Amino acid sequence: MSKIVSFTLGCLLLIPFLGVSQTSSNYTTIDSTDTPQEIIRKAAQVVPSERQLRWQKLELTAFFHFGINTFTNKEWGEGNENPEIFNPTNFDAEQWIISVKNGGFKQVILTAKHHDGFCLWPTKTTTHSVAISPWRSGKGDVVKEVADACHKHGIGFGVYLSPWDRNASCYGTDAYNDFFVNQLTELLTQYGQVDEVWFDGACGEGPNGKKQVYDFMRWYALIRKLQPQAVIAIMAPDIRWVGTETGMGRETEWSVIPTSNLDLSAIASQSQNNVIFKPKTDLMGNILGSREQLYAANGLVWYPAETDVSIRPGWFYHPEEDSKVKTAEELMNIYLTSVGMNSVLLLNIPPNKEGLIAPEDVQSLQAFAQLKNKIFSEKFPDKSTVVSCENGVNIRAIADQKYETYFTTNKGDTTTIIEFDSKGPRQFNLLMIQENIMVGQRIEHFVLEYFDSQKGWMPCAEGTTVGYKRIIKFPEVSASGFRLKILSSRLEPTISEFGLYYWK
Ligand code: FUL
Repeated sequence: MSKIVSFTLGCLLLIPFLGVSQTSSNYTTIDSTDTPQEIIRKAAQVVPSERQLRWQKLELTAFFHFGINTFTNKEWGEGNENPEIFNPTNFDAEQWIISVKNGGFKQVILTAKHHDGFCLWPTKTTTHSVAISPWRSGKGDVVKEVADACHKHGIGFGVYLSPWDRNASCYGTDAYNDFFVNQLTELLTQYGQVDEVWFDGACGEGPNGKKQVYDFMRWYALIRKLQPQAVIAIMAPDIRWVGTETGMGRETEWSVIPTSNLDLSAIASQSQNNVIFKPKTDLMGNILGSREQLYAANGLVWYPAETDVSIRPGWFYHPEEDSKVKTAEELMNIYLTSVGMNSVLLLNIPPNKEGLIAPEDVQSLQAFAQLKNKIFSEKFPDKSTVVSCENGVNIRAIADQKYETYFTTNKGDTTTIIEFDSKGPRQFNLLMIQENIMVGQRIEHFVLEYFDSQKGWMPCAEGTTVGYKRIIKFPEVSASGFRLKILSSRLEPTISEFGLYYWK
C-alpha cells in the first residue's frame, strides 16, 4: 500500500523544481513489429517542436481580414475589383494591435492577400495592390504598418497568403508557383520577424475552373529557410484546422495523430526542425487520435488544432453586422470550447472601411479580457488547501502557476487520485487542468468529484483528453472536499496546473 502524502499548499517556496529539457521528437515511426502497447507508449512520448510549443502557449491569437472586400462589402472578391476603391480614411494599425492586446491576444495574422488577389503591400509581383490605390497616394503598406505595430507592442506577427488567387493571370499554370514563392519571399524578408504563415485550403473554382497544383513543399522549405521560428498553419505541417468555424473544438482532442501514406523515412532522416511534410489524413472526424486509429498508422506526429472563428458573422467587415458582434460572454464560451479543448483560438476581428477596429469590437474584446481575468484570478487550490495524493511526486507543482513544473505519478502508475480539502465550503463551476505537453500528451479519462455529507463522493465533471489545457464548465457545486481521479492514461500522467473556478 503506497503512502499517502498530505500537506497544505502554504509552503510553496520549498517546491522542488522538476525541469524538463526537450530531447524528444514531434514525430515517430511505427515498426511493423510494434505491439499495440509499444505504439501507445510511443504516442505518449511524441512532443511539440519548439515552435509548436511557443504557439500553443499563446492561447489567444487574432485574425485581421482586411482588403478589397472591406470596400465592396463582400466575403469573396472576384479578382477584378478596381484597386482605386481601396482607401481607408483613418488607417491606424496601432489601434488594431492595442485593441487585441488589451483583449489578451498575443499574436495576429493579417490577410496580406485574400482570394481576390489584391495585395496589401506594394509587391513587385503584380500591380493589383495598394500601390495603385489612392490610399496614401499609392505609397502605403498595410503589411509594414501592422508588422511594425506588432513588433513595437510585443505581439507576434503572422501572414495569411491565399493560395487561391482569382486575379493572377498565371493561376492554373506552373508559373503560379514561382509567382507565389516571390510573394512569400517579399513577405518573409521585408517585414522583420514573422511568427505564423497561414495557408487557406479554400478554392471556389469548381469542376470547370482553373486547376492549380500547389508546390507546398517548396513553400514550406522557403519558410523554414527565411523564418525558421514561424509555425505554418492549415494546409501545412505544424498546425491543423480544428474542422469548424464556430469556435467549437473537440471533446476528445489528441495533438498526436496518425499519419499514413507518408514517406516517413525521409522525415526521419531530417531533424525535427526541418520537418516539412503535411500529414495526409482525415482531419474532420470526431476523434483523430484514438488508440485504434494509432494502431493502424505507419507514423505518429504532433499536429495540434487551431480553432478559427469570427467575432462577427462574416470574416470581413460589414456595417450591417455592427449589432452582431459577439458579447464578452459569448467570447468566454468560445474560449472554453477552443483553448479549453486543447486548441489555440484564432479570433477574427475585421477592421472597417476607415481602417480601424470598430468601437463595438473594441468594447467586446475589453469586456472579454475583464471577464476572463475576474474568473481566473480567484484560484483554488490556494495556500490553505490541504492536498493529498497516494502515488506521485511534486504535487505542489500543480498550483505553483509555473507551466514547466509538474506533478507525475510513480513509475508504471497510469491512474491516480488527488484530494483537496478547502477547510470550509467553496463554490465552483469550472475545472481547469493542464498536462505538461513537453513530455507528451497522456491523459485519456478523468473525473472530478466533490464530497457530499449525505451521499459521499459524487461526480461533477468528467472528460477524456486534457493536453495543453482542458476546461470544463459544470453545474455549480458547493463543498469543501474535491478529488480529481485520473482513470486512464497512455503513460504516467502529468499535471502542470490544476484549478477550480467560479463563473457567476
Ligand atoms: C476560408 C475563406 O474562404 C474565408 O474567406 C476566410 O478567409 C476563412 C478564414 O477561411 O477558407
